[in-house]
Amino acid sequence: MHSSMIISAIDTHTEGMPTRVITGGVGTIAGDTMAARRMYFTEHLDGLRRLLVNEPRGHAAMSGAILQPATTDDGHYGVLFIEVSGLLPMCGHGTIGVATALVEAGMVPVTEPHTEIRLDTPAGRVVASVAVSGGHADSVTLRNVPAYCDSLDNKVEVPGIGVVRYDMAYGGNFYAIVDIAELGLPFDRTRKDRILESGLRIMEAINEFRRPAHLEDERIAGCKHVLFLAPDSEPAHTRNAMAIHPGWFDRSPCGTGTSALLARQHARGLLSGDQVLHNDSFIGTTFTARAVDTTTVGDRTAIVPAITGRAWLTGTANYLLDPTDPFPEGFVF
Ligand code: PYC
Repeated sequence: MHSSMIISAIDTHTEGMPTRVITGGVGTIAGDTMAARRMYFTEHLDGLRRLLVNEPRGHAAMSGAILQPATTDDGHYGVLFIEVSGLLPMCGHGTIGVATALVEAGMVPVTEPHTEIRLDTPAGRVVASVAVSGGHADSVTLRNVPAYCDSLDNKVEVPGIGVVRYDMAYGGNFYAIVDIAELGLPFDRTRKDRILESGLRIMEAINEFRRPAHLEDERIAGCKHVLFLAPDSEPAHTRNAMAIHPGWFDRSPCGTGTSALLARQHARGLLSGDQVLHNDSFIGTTFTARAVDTTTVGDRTAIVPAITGRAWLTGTANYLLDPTDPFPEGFVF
């Protein structure tokens, strides 16, 4: 066996969406905080992300999480979220995959019926409460970073589409929330190519016209996610198709997207207090969400979302790189 590296992983999926949890082989990335490590990784180590998510080891909708030593005294682990689009500040489905893997591999002290795992992420502290029975991680409730509504009823001129109305909300990433019916498109997977193309055009126009930026951390900026709401969505039960840069759909309901949507439902007065939101993905899987606290981000009222979902282990692997491999960073097809 000839390899210049061995990266060990536990592969999982969260309500349909993969998370490749990298458990060893990367070493400690430079930086005192996970936000600093995200910047360092992007600048100096991005080839490793590409190797892990691109073909032939990954695919066009691949996603993962690199475990790191915690950067806080009471954290269990630090996490960097990797995707085909780059490194996210935070990822909800990824956190649920990480927490499930940590429990089932015995990488944290496991207690039943609940195991609490404190994770340092580039967007801030998140806490996963894992429901455990007989050593099995049954579900994960993740207390996310504060989510807030940036703006309602924005309008943007989108080439090839016309004027699009959207709400902008933050839940660990920025989300443009669009009623799909207003574009004249059906909420239908057989029309996914058209929906995706519209999503990519909308995010490009938004980033040109009014690029969102986090009120307290300018390193978190830009819109790479468009959440299309199905026409039959109700205040407490939504269905969404999540179009993501550079061209794929979240298979899960999207944890940070569900957090942003919950903040938007609160800002619109569609939900209040700790009322539960059921948010279904484009493939029909569900996260539930509720606000467990209120706080502020900059001058905005924010909620602290708790998102519940399930993940399953799908494999373990050691990823290798043969020095003669012509695609040391994989490739995009
Ligand atoms: O679950 O937060 C999430 C997420 C972000 C991008 C894909 N999934």
